[in-house]
Amino acid sequence: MLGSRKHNHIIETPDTGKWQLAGYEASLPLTEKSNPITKEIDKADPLQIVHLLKLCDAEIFQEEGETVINYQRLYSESVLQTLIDVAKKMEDILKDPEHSLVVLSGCGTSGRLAYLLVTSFNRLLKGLQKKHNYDYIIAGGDKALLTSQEAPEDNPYLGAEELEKVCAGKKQVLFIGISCGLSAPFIAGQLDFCMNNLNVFTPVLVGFNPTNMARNEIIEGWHLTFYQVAERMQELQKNYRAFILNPAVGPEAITGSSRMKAGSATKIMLEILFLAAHRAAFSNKEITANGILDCLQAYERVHKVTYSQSKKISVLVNQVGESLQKGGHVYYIGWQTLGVMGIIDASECPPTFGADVGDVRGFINNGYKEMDNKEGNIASLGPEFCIAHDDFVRNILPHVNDNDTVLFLFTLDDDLSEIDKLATQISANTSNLHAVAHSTAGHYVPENVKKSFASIISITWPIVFSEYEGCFVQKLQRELCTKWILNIISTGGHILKGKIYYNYMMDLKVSNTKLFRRALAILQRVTGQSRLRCQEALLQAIYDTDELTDPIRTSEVTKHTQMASTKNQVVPTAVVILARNCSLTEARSRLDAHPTMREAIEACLRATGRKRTADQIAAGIHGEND
Ligand code: F1P
Repeated sequence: MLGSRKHNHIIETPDTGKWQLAGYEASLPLTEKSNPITKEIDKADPLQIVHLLKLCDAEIFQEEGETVINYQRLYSESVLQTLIDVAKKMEDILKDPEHSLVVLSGCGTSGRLAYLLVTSFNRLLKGLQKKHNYDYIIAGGDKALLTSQEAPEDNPYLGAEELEKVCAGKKQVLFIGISCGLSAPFIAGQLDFCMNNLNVFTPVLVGFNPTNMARNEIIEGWHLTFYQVAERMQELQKNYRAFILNPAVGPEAITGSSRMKAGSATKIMLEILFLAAHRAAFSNKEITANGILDCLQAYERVHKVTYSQSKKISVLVNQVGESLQKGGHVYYIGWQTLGVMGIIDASECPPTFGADVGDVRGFINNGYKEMDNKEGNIASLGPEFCIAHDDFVRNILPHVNDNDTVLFLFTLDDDLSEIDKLATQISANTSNLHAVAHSTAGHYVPENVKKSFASIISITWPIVFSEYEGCFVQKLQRELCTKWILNIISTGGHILKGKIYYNYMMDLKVSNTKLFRRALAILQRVTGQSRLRCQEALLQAIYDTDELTDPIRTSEVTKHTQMASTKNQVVPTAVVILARNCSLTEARSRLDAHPTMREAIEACLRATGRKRTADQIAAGIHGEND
C-alpha cells in the first residue's frame, strides 16, 4: 500500500513508515532516527543502494498519514500557510531594497545552501536590474563553504554577532535561520537576537523536526536551549511576529546525515518561498496555495527525472566505490552552480565518512569569480581551497590515474569547446572520466565531446518558452537533480568502501556537540552498552588513553570535540573497546586487521554474540538513558 494522498502527485511515495509509529526510537528526534528503509543499506549492491535512496528521498513528498502521530509534512496545510505568510513578508522587503534585507544563515550544509540560494537570487535580481536584497551567513565564514568547520556551530554569541554586523543600518530584516535538526546553537543565538529586536527583525526558523523535538540540552555558556528559543518563536507565530517552517521529511537514509533529505528539502522549500515572493513583488502574481503546490509538483518531477537514471547512476556508484577502495580519488569538475554542487558534496565527505580532505574534491570554472562568495578568493588558505579548473589541471591532474574517478557536471549551454578540451586532457591520464550532462529536449551532447567520456548520464529537460525566470527555475531544478546524483554516488561509494554499518555513519568526525551526542547514540545502539560506559570508551578513543583522568571526565563537551576533530577512527575504535572489553592498542590493531571498518566491527560484535539482526540493533536504543 502506498502513502495516503490528497493532492495530485508525480511520484509514488512509500507507505507510512515504521518511524512514524509512536515509540519508534522514542528518545531521538526525527532527524536522528534511523530509517527502517535503509537498515541494511551497508550490504546492498549499487543498484539496490540507488533504489533505497530513491524510496527515502520520495518520503520528502509524502503527505500526512493517518497514524496516531501526525507529523506535518511539506504538503500539509499548516506548512503551505506558513510559506504564504513568510512569502508575503518577503514581498514587502523586496519592494524596499534600500532599507530592508533578507538574511539566510546556517551551519555546514545548511550554510552552504544559504550561500547558494542567496547568490542565485541576487543574480536573478541583477538580471532584472534590481538592487541586491539577500545576504548569507555561514558558521565559520566562507572557508566553511568548502571545508567542514563544525566547531563554530556551537557558539550562539558568534551567530548573533555575525547577524548584527550583516544587518547594520537596516530597518526591516527577514531572518531565515536553517538548522535541520533544530539544534545548532549558532542559529539559536541569532533567532534569540531577532526576538529581542522585533522592531527590525522577523525571524523564521527552518528545520525538519517537530518543535517539541528541538534540542533541549544546555548550551555551554548560554542561558537558553534551542527548545526554549523554538517555544518562544511558536508563541510569537500566533501574532505573525515569527515563523517556523518545519515539515517532517522522515529520517535520513544514513542516520543523521542532514546533508541528504533535509538539505534537499531546505533547497526545495526555500526556493518555492523565494520564487513566490519574487513573482508577487515583480510580476504582480498573487501568492496562493495553488501556486505553491504547482511548484512542489515541479520538484517531485525532478525526483522522477533523476531516478529515471537509476541504472546509470548505479554504474557510477560502483565506479566511485572501486576508486575509494583502491585509495584513489573522486574529482567533480563542474560548471557554474553545478560546480558549486560538486564542491558542497565533496566538503561533506570528511565529517560524514571520516574521509580525507583529498578523497573527494570539487572544482568550478573560474574558481572564486564564479563562486561569487563574500570573502572573495581564499585560495591562499591552503591547497584544499584551490578550486578552479586551472588549479585542478596544475596541481592534481599530473597525479591522476585509472584508480581515480573524474566526473564532469555541465549543461549544454556551457562552453562545449572548453569542456571538450579539458576532457581530452584528462582522458589522457584516466579512463575513468564520466559526465552528468543536462540538456533540453532535442539537444544532444555532440559526438566530439562524447568521445572522451567512459559514460554520460544525460538528463533531458523540457524546453522553456518563457523568458528569463523560466530558465532560472530550470537551473534550480538541475541543481537539485545534480545534488541527488552526487549524494547518491558519494554515499554509495563510501558504503562500498565499508564506512557505513547498518545505516550508521560509523566513522563520523566528532567535531561538535551534536556530533558527540550522535556518536554516543551510535555506540549505544550497536554495542547495547550503557550510556556511561559508551561515553568512557568514546573519551578513551578521543584522548588516546586507557586511563581516563578526572580532568578529562569532567571537561566540557566542546573540549572533547576540539580534541576529537584532530583524530581518526574515533567511533570505530570505541566500538571495538566496548565489544572486546580491550585496550586502545588492541582495538586499533583489530581495526587494522580487517580490510574495511565495517568488517572489523562486524567481526568484533559477532565474537561477543551480538548477531546481526536489525531488531537487535533497534533494541540497543532501550539502553539510552542508562
Ligand atoms: C548542521 C551541520 C550539518 C552537517 C553535520 C553537522 O546541521 O553542520 O550540515 O552535515 O551533520 O551539522 P543542522 O544545524 O542544519 O541540523
